Amino acid sequence: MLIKSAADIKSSEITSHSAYLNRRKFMQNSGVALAAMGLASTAGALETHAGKQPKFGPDWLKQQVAGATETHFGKDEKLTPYRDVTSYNNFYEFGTGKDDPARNAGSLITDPWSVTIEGECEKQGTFNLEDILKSMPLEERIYRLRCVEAWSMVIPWIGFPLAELLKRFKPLSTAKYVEFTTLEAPKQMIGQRSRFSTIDWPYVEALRIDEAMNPLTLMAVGLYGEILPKQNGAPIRLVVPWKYGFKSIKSIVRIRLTAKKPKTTWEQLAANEYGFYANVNPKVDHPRWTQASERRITTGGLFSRNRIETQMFNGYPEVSSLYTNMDLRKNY
Ligand SMILES: Nc1nc2c(c(=O)[nH]1)N[C@H]1C(S)=C(S)[C@@H](COP(=O)(O)O)O[C@H]1N2
Ligand SMILES: [Mo]
Repeated sequence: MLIKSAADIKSSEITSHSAYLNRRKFMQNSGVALAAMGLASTAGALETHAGKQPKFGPDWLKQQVAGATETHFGKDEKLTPYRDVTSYNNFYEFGTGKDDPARNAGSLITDPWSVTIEGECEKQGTFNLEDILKSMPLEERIYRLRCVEAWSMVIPWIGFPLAELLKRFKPLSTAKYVEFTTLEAPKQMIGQRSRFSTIDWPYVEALRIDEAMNPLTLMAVGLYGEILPKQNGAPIRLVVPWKYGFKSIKSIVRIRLTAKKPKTTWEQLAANEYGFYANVNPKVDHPRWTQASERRITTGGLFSRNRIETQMFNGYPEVSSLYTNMDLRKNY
């Protein structure tokens, strides 16, 4: 067993995120020793990211994110480097190029932030982010993110199960779907000002209520131990790891429980290409390309063309019971 101690790490390697990676490796390799010492393994964020949080964003959120608990999710995965996670993005509100969000999202105002929760639930209203996160335990979960464009990443998110939030609002039996809406603010979002945009803003996504309540479905407020960078959907976004990335809607301002199936942005744009379910499925190709394999963006940066086989439900078979008796070819 090779244990790389902090002393072995060359100072040139110690940028915040390589330190995070090295610390993870260290934690993994020395897991037995830590267990023997009776130490709880915490997210590791605190040690490696103290003071490395973005300049924007409230202190209470940074502190809460840094204190997230580590979980078993994705422990054996090789993480996509922070630089790639935060510079190769899809966030059309800030442009359609992969590097546009990182360049343009600085104008997004994320604090104060409020989220409206309404529709088929007993409790409703508009709440400050701080009130939503109050007494909400945060966890770190390493999930695969598979974009419908056939590239993928492995990202250490910080967040909480969406189910924990929805339960507090007491969904009625009439609530069959959950609809999410991104901020609409053309003054802050250059992509919403574009006359060439074919998207009817704001961006809307939705899940069936049982998908929303599934324990894998996460509301993320951070990644790599930090609060979410703006290009990744600050201050709060959805992460549904067994579905194509476009379901994981960013910068959410409204959550509505509905009786009827909501019309989602991508379905409206091209229903034959982007279905409501959008479950990752290597057997159902996109009309214009194969979904059988994907380019995994791992260490080595964007130019390491790492082709791997795509897994059913992106490798989360525990969700298959949500779709028994459903033809996933028709319900793509
Ligand atoms: N509001 C909004 N949410 C969005 C998008 C978007 O354009 N606007 N793009 C989606 C797509 S296609 C993907 S693959 C993921 C990318 O998330 P990431 O940039 O954090 O990797 O965000 C999703 N959420
Ligand atoms: Mo995507």
